[in-house]
Amino acid sequence: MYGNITIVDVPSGGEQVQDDPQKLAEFEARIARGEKIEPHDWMPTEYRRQLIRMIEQHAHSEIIGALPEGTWITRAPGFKRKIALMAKVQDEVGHAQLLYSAAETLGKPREKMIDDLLTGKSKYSNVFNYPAMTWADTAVIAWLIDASAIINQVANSKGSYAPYCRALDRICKEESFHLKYGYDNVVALATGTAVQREMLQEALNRWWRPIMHFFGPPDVASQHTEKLMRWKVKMATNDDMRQQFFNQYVPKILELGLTIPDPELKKDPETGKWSYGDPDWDEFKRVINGHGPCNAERLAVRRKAEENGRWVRQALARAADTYVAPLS
Ligand code: FAQ
Repeated sequence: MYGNITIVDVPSGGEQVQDDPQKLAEFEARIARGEKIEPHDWMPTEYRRQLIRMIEQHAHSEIIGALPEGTWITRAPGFKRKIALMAKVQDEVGHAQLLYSAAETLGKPREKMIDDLLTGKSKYSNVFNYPAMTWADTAVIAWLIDASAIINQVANSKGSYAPYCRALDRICKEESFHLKYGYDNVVALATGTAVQREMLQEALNRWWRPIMHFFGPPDVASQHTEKLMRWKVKMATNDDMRQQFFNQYVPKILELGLTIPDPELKKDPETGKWSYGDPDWDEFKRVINGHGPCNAERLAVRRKAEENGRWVRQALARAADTYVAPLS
């Protein structure tokens, strides 16, 4: 036991684990009936491993995701925007808290998850390895990255693992508000001075490719999609989510008088499918494997936060160990 969490020996990957075929068939029948799986229910070893991988990466993305926008809190233009940005950043950290708790229900202690983040063993979203260079970057992040996250999370909140779905439901409500905050900032810049419009367009140009990468590699190159969709962990493929983003957001971007930095982006009027230019998948691979512009800096900040906060965690753990409930 770790606190109130039972640590489960989860193979880190690669190893083939033979689950009881009868239990596996019963589990798959439950999934097919649309039932939700709770932490104490039987589940295949690989289902557990995949969920830990995905939820943990999602949690890491939220705490690391607080950093690019966080650097603008002290420089936000005006008191109201500063308060709104502070609240958004706090929400993102709260999302990490919910997601780490959901991942812990699967048997991996939080300390181990943080270790795996800090040693680079565990991934987090590509997008947060780029710098937020101007105020317009924060607007693009809050509008379009939050929009992308909502597309992904609304789909997955209908998935099979109940604690993850509950966390996603709550997160989506807050992200929807972030999206409105981001859109408000984007509209202010798009309808502002020529310099503000230029700053916005320049930010969009830099973020477009990372946003294309955000939804994951093309379906033909995705390693996990097939299995995750069969078990209803992932409820839409990477390409379907990207298409949904085009459908919803390309018209809104153009409506603001902005241009999309992909001359090949077009919609087939017959099939309704968007085709787009190569967003440089080699860059995606470099970034998710630790070699993006800010990977080292992001992990260094987290490492420092981890060290600085150690005494607080130790004090809280000691207090919890020695706490005696008052007699009622
Ligand atoms: N970044 O086989 P697939 C947010 C990796 S939350 C980094 O297609 P899968 C809120 C993937 O892990 C953002 N790595 O993988 C916010 C795998 O590597 P592995 C995070 C990526 O799992 C907003 C390999 O590539 N959201 O933004 C990425 O089926 C604003 C092969 O890929 C979630 O995590 C990527 N973009 O599909 C915060 C949602 N894409 O592990 C602050 C939950 C792929 O084998 C400010 N996750 N990889 O070494 C998912 O839905 C899925 O994991 C996908 C990837 C769709 C991300």
